[in-house]
Amino acid sequence: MKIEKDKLLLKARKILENNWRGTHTVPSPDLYPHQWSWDSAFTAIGLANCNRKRAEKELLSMFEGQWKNGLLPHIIFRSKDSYFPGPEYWQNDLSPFAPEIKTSGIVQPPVHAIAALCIYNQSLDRERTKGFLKKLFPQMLEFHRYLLIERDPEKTGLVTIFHPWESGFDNSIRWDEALSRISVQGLPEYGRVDIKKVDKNQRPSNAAYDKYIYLVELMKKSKYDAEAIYKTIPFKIKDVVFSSILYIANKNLIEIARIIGENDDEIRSWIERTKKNYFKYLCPKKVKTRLVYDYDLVSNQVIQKRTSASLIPTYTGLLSQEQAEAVLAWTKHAHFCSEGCIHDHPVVTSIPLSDEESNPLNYWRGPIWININSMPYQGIKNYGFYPEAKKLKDAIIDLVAEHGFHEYYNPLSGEGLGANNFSWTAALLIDLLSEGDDDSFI
Ligand code: 2M8
Repeated sequence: MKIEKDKLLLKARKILENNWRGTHTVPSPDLYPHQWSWDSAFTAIGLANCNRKRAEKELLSMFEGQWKNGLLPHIIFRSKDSYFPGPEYWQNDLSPFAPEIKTSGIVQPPVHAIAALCIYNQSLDRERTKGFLKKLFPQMLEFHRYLLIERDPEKTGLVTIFHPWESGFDNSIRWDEALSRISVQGLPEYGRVDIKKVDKNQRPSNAAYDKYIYLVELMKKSKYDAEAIYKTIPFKIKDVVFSSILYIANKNLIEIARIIGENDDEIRSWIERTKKNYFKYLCPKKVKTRLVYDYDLVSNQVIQKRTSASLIPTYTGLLSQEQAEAVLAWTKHAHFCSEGCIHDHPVVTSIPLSDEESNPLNYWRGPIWININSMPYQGIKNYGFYPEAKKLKDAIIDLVAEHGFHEYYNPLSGEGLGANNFSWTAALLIDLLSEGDDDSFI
């Protein structure tokens, strides 16, 4: 498809403009009317290319929600607009560390240092941007410290998540087995708002929501204290995407420390820890596919579910060239919806189309997501697979150009699903379209 790059860029910028609320960008005005952590960071990556001041504000405002123990909450509640679970349900004041502002009590992957370095790299006035980095550096460091101490008492350099919402891949098949072991008891009455706004076939099931709410109940009982939660919660997983993103973010934090003249010894020690344990936990020798997976700390098993999560490790550079080739071969197979498909979008789906569990409509259980394409795109490019990377990039752009800026897409038809005018889709598109000469790496 021949796309008009300038028109598409303009549309993407307009979405970010409309979703801007003076201090932050909402993921989508109706379904997600507050500030989400990794959404804000993806948005800042897009804004770094076109509105750096706003990109800086986006990240700085996200850290207004940071807790005194370093936890960066996954939501800051910024308005009275309806969302469930809202601030009155989370009750962040159960924790002595919570800030005044109302937030959730869980985290999301730390994309922020990656975004902050993007802002610096794109800046036309780097001296001034150093001031922004100086402000943000200690806050990002505190957040990473929280993740590497409170969420990793095993000292593996890998992050433990307590809730599927922490992964960002909410109802992914990656969590099915762990959730199936949990029996819900004493659930409070609650009413979902999401399925009033989006077709329920495109959202998680009620049974999944019961478990989500139950897990939050348990965390509230522990007053959101990680040490206490570790002892009681039945959902404890070393998340491959979260840990991979943290590893990259730590590398970027080292670069930021260099730029502003800060000491980076502690960050280097975290990086070494991750390097030492990444394969030990996430891809032990007995895993025949050599793909990198999540590790369930309750069952002490690797979760061998083939999903787009196993593509994210390409982005870390930790894979051997051979492993990266295995990932690439795998993506070309059933996971790119290209050959034999009714349209021409070789884009990564959240789980393989060939998988019997794949559902083309349902959220993280089949559809295509733009963030999960842009990270492997960077990854395979870094491994030197330029034609494949170019093909993926063109496909992502084509998909959005043809079908609009949605939250996710049906991999069989390209049809947009979930929320419309979705911020990270717009932002990551801006980032891809702004990469300079499209054919520069061919
Ligand atoms: C989705 O998650 C929220 C809960 O955090 C929800 O379903 O209500 C996920 O796709 C998550 O990754 C994303 O950050 C959030 C906002 O876009 O929506």
